Amino acid sequence: MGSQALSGLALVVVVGFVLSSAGGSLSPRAGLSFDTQPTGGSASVSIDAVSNFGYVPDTVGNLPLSATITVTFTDEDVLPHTFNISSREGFQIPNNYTADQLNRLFSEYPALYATSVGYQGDVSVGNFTSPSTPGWYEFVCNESGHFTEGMYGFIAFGEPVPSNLTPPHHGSEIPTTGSPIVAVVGGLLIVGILAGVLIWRRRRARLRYASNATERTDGTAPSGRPGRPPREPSP
Ligand SMILES: [Cu+2]
Repeated sequence: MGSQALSGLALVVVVGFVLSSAGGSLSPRAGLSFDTQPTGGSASVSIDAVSNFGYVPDTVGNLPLSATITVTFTDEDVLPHTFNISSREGFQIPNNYTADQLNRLFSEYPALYATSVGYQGDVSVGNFTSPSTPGWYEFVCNESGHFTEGMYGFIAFGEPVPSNLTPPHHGSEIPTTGSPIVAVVGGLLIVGILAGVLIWRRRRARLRYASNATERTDGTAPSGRPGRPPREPSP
């Protein structure tokens, strides 16, 4: 009886420990930041290749160190794309790098992770072990010409992506209220409505003025301002 109770207690402790450690290594959504720098465990990242040679998201920071990082790479574009993370820490690849220079870089610094997708809707899932020390790395598409079109981004482990690293943001998404297109269209609409109201009010004032003028020539009492009803004679 006593040993059964003990083993039952041990089971509860073990289950509790497993649950709490699983909670500590919950997969963060790409782009979310950690308050601490977790080590070990696992995390997952979802990245889409989108039209106009972009990644969404194009920066992913604060991933855990020495952890299993699961990557889900999805082709939301009609072209094939790759996702290759350079292992050269803290190095921003010059935008004018040719395909040859990119190949040389990746043979000197083998990719931390490399995968590809071939057609719209194609999904590649894989994983790699993150570095053991904090740092940031650039990822690129090595399909011919895609890098120079701006298809690159940054991934950081144990730290956020430095704020000066800003890949070109591609307008492949449906415009949101924050987009400049929506702002311009909205602005034009408001100007149009205001102009319409102004023209209508002017026209109405002119019509009233004209009708008042006719009243006066008819010999009726002159009114004060145009549009006002004639005043009652004071007693
Ligand atoms: Cu590409």
